[in-house]
Amino acid sequence: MSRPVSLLILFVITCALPSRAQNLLLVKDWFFAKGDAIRSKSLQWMPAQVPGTVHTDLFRNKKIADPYYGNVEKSLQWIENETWSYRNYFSLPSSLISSDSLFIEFEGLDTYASVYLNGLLLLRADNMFKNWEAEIRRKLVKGKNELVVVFSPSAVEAKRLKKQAEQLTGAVYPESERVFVRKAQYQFGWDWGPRYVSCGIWKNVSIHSKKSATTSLLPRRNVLLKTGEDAWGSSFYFTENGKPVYVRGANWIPADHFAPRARRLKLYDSLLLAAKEAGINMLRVWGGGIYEDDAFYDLCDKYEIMVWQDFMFAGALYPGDAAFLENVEAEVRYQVNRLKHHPSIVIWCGNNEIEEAWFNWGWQKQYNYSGADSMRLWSDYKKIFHEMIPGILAELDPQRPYWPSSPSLGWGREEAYRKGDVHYWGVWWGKEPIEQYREKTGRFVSEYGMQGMPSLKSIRQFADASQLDTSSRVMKAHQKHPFGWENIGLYIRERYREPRNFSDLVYTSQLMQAEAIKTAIESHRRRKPFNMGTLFWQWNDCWPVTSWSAVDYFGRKKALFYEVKRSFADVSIIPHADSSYYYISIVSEKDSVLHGRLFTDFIAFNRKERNVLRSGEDISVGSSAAFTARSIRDMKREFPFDGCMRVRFVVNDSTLAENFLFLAPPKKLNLAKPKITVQISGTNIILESDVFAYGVEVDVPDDVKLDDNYFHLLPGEKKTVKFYSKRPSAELLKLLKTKSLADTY
Ligand code: BMA
Repeated sequence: MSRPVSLLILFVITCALPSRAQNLLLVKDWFFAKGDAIRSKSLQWMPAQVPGTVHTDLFRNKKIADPYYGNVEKSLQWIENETWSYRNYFSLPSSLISSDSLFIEFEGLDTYASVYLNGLLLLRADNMFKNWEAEIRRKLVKGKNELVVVFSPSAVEAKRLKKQAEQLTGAVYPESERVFVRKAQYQFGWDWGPRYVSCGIWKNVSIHSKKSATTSLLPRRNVLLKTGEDAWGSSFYFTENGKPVYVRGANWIPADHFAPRARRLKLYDSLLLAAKEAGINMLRVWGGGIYEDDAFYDLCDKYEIMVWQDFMFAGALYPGDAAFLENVEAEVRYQVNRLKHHPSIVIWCGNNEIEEAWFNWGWQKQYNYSGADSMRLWSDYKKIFHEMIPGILAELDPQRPYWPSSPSLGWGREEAYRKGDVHYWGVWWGKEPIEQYREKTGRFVSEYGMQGMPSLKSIRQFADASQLDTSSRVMKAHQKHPFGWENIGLYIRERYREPRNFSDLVYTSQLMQAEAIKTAIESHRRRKPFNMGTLFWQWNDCWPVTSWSAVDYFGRKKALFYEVKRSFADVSIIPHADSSYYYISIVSEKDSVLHGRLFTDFIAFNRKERNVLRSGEDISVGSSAAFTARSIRDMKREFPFDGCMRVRFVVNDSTLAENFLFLAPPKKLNLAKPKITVQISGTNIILESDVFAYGVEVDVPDDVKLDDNYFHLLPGEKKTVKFYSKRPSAELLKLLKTKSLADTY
């Protein structure tokens, strides 16, 4: 970003802050108790955190076990059925005493809450996703004021509403009661998260002398969405300042199941820094989570990461009665006004997977909908996503693009790969082989994913030694996909040899996950401009779990993280093969055409030298992928050994991109056991191996940060990994361990 633009942004951000004359932040000295404080005077009060949640408050007061440890989820379900009260005593500062009007603002209440000031009802809240404000001047007393917030159980109310709606309409609503309450949907359990339906004052509370208002006049990024008929079908791509942008990114879920804790633990800082490091230029805030914390958008603005913002609706049908619509309208207005000044946001999207579900998930048959039911449910859908939301956006944020539902078409349909965005889940959900990523590319792939286990260190943080087995109670509790373990086993068996033990399984599952997503990303990138974007599922976790994430809940990076970092580089060289030919594509996101040389080496697995296949040939790379094709038979004639090919794109003597081609899955490679030696010099770890070493993991203590990991080592070539650590080199050298795929045989 050039200097004048950053200064301008700084200036405008300052102008866009809510204009409040005086402000009293009420986030200290809160207490909470089980029960309704208005009805009962004998509650047992305990210290609480605001912003916070009842689960984290109970845990801090040692009333419950750590909700993330072991297998406690079931035993904590009682919490969602209770009423909880929060209480605070405050006095007005002299600066506010003389104000004619005073407002209290809750930036977020989760969810059904009644707020009382000095025993008088101030407001009743029923939506987690909007602020709640009330005038309080006349209700204040001299000296100490008592503020009480009573939360009634959301799940109980939602179940009542579901029953009522189903009786009234005679049709069953797919999914749990979650759709009837405007509350983060993942709290009711997801295929990567537990069911903890929480409550609490989850954002700041303050008293101020003016009603809150945001004046937003920020420069936006000039990003447009281009959709429309083209030679292949219908396009879906973004342009910035008129130039097409190839999107490299991931899907984002809440960074902590107990959302306000994400900020306390500084998870936004670490996760978004990691995203920047990996070369991510877009994150999709997925619709089953939350409209994110300000910290998230501020960091995306800073790192120039584009944000695809879903509205918070996911994979279900939502009610269409007047009260619900009114509630949603207030939420959408609030969030659009709250977020629209962030230049990072480049697209609003109505929901996650509702259109895909409606047309492909078989609800009509499963719930036996009559023609009239279907018409009504679909018309309720259209009221929110085709009328209300775009209507509000046209008024409040007319320039940003709106896309009603992601994806536009289900992955089972052929035209999904020619039109709009697609979530390709044939690999994983459909159990199709990883190679299918090469066929099912699509114009913009906004979801696809493969699970990998979190590192052993992370597993040890939620499971004791007796549980280190995929069939143990704890490992099962921390795998939320119905056939998650089965699929991990399936994909490992398809491509890798059986791991010897649990720790090898962890390692192999990560290599497999990384290999899968690399295959997908490369297949997408080399088909540019047919394909113009790739968002894998998923960047992060909300608790410690086996999932599709690249970075686990504790911030440890899986092999996938490093593979993504390599695959998302601005310049990428991508070899792939069919049965007769191999192809080498080079893609570049650089502005100018690159003139360089392509080098190809052959590396036999059991030898100490490599053989030069081609000594370098000139190649120029512009904005579309450049590629060459060659015969595999010729290559095999020249090199009749077990081995792989390394390709490099070299410009002015520096290697801009490097990659490997294997003609068989890893389990068929006759890898020799390598001897890896390690040296440390300054801030570099230098590794060397006597023979080709596949997928070398460098294991270091948590405080040591590495810029690369899970890479291949070539005989006779030194590999330098930059590291950051305060430890003396000799100590680090002692603690550092390496492992490669052949070590697991
Ligand atoms: C996607 C998402 C999530 C889910 C993921 C993995 O389609 O939208 O609903 O967690 O699949 O199954």
